[in-house]
Amino acid sequence: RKEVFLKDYKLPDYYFDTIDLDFSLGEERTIVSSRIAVTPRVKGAGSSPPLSLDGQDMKLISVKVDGNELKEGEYHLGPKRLTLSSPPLDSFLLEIVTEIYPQKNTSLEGLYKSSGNFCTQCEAEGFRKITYYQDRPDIMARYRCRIEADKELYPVLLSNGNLVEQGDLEGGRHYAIWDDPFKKPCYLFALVAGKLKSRDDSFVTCSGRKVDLRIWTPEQDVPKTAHAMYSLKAAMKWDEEVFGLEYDLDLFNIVAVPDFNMGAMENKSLNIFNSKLVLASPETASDEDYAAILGVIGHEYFHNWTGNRVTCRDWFQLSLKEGLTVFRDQEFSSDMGSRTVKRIADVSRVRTTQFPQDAGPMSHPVRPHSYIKMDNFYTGKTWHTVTVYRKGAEVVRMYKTLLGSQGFRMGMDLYFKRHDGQAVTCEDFFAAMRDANNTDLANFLLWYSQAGTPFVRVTSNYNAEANTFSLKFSQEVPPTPGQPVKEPMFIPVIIGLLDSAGKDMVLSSMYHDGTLQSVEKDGQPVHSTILRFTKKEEEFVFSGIKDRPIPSLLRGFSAPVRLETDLTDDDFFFLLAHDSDEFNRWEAGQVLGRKLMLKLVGDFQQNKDLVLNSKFIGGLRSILIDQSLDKEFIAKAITLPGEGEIMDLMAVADPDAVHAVRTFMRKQIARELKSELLGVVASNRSSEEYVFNHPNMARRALKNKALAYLAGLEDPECHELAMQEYKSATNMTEQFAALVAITQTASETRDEVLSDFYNKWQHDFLVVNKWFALQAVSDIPGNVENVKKLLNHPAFDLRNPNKVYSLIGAFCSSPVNFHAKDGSGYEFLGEVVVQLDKINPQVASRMVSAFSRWKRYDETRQKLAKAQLEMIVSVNGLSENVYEIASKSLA
Ligand code: BAL
Ligand code: ZN
Repeated sequence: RKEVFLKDYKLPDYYFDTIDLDFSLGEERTIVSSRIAVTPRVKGAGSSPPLSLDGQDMKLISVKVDGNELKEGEYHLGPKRLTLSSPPLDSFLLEIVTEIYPQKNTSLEGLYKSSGNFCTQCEAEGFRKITYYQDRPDIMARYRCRIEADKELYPVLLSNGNLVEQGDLEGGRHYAIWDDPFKKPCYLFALVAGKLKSRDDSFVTCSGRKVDLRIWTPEQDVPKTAHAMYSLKAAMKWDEEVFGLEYDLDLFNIVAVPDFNMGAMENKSLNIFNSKLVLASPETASDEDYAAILGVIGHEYFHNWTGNRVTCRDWFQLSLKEGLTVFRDQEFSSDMGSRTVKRIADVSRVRTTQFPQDAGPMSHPVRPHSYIKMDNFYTGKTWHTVTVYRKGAEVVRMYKTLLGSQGFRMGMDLYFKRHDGQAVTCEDFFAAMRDANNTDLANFLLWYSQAGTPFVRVTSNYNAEANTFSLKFSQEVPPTPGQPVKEPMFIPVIIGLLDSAGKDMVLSSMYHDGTLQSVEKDGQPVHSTILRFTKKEEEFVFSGIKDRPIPSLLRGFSAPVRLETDLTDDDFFFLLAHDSDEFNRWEAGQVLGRKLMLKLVGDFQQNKDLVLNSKFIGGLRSILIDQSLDKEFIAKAITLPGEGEIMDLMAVADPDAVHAVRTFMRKQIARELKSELLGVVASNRSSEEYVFNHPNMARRALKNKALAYLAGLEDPECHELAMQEYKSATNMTEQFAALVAITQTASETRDEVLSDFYNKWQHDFLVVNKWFALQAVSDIPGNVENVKKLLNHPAFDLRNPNKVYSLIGAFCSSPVNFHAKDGSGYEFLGEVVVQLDKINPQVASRMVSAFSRWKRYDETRQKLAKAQLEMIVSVNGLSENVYEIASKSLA
């Protein structure tokens, strides 16, 4: 298995200027003919270097150079490569004909069939399953694509760009020709052929151009595309307003397919989406689904500039487009809803998925140094790799924090001015930000090359005589695989100082590096400032501070670091009650929750009685009843840190203890706050029609959170309440929340309600997936047996990624059952991974990642998990995808 290294990057020897593709789609086989205009990078040299083309799982029919068919010997054909040993010294025409078998393609990369329709997925390296090509992003060509197929079976024929010709052919066939005027790498190529109908709409761009918008699905699903269309139009408008970026063609197509490895794909003007991220109706999709659709439709649309117009030089630069585009979709969703709540959700995700990855064997920098299989660096479910996307987005956010909104926009403008139409690197983005602002960003680039989450420690000291308040910072980046020693990072720390009334103090100057500096902005004192923390240890001393302040540190999570301070519990209670930075208000509650949970875990392990601090409950009560707060913020603020987050902070993760403690705390909180929680449920019911907007979502989120607490009490009154909510719900958000509440503990009605839900929704595969996930994640002891049964349920299919993520992925995120001490959870996953790898290596490797942190557990569990990993790596014919994750986990 070959490892690829960033340091080995070389310019291609040949460029491809244009490619004409011809697909003759058939039921048994598809014939792909390509005509490529090739130009050597160095023209007229004495001899020409070989031209190596990637290609696999296909039959080569013919190769021609300038019209002359090559004979065996004039080229070399291997299992993954076609090599022309001595191509012409000057530009030439390369023609290749291949035969491929989309019907048999269960890997869902390249050209494959989903529910009877043809579709493609080429990123990262799927184009090589379509035809022989230089499958690398720095080969940018202009594409023309002719598609021919049976007209009745495949009435709709789509590809990138503009439709230039279509017509009927003999034998009931028809064709369409698409031309894309923008040069692109092959990973952005797309083709769809099928029986589809569209929702049509249009958008008039800022320069007055009308763009046709079409969202394609099977006919019966068209009514469920209204929210996706709303999201697309909102995204197009937002990108114009915030970044001045206008759409560049007259047509934008989205196609929803049920079988898709990723969430969606940004192919030029023909986005292909996992149905889950397009289809929604109030009855079948939850608020979470609606929000995800908004974010992902935005994300893929925003790629048109950040990814397509300016793309990556090589796959190591993936974060150049993904980190940036995640940042852009986060900002879009923030502007469309609540900024604080969105930030809380995004930070939680970084903490619960990226931090653990950064601390484990799969730790890698935002720009990895090497890979075996690039697919392993894409975002996925739960514990899958999130560094390139999520930490990458935090890195982009730090540029904005350091440069300000205007400075960041100037950097973006310069980036497009310099690089439109190019395939570039993370340094190019950095240079645009730096040069546009004429500033020194010091060692900021280390965020791309150094792996690991920095630990930042802060101690504070108030000097009443001098009226100064000092903050001493130190940082340490832990060793990670291949990087034993680290340099200090450039960490922007946004801070404010609260006075005894809880108000932000006015900040005007501070001592740093022995000199007095102004922290004023535009000549005005400020209430919050950014400390540029760049060394191993550094002190910042604020002057003119008349009383001991409570510092609010790392506001808005201004850098992706783990923070430890000398603040007391009382300080955190104060911040929870008063901080003007809402994110840090939430964070103060989380810090208290984490400390308390860790203490109780210790008590549990020593068989001591568990007692919940009444001050903590008091803090939650005052948040819960505070009418001035946003309801979704309240829902987040009364949510305890997750079990994974707590295990992550322990020397040896103990899933049973953490689960017992969290369950105890939830019950205790529900008992003590029962009347307030009942009040919340009662006052947040609504008989109005479902609307997707922040106030309505916030109301539902708070009501559902209160119901979940109450149902955990296992008392008849609360159980009855949950049943009533389940029966009376008119939308999926409330119905599903009630179902989750009812089924969280074993009860007589649990099975009845589960089958009632299935019977009601069995015709809707997306709702059935929720039903799978709900059961898979259950902490009812011995649940692995139930999950095994569900594998044989008629609605389950190992070939469909969404079903795998819903059942197997959800099971692996259940700490008690996946980590069952008898090894039954590990054994189950081991067997499934081996089976799944033969069908779809990308999905199998996402599942095997659940093992990657096995060394965090006790010896018994370590032995059991290790045995499964060893079994997996010893399997004959194991994919590179699974091998990379399993072998790195074992290392
Ligand atoms: N480029 C792969 C899917 C996405 O991140 O948009
Ligand atoms: Zn993306």
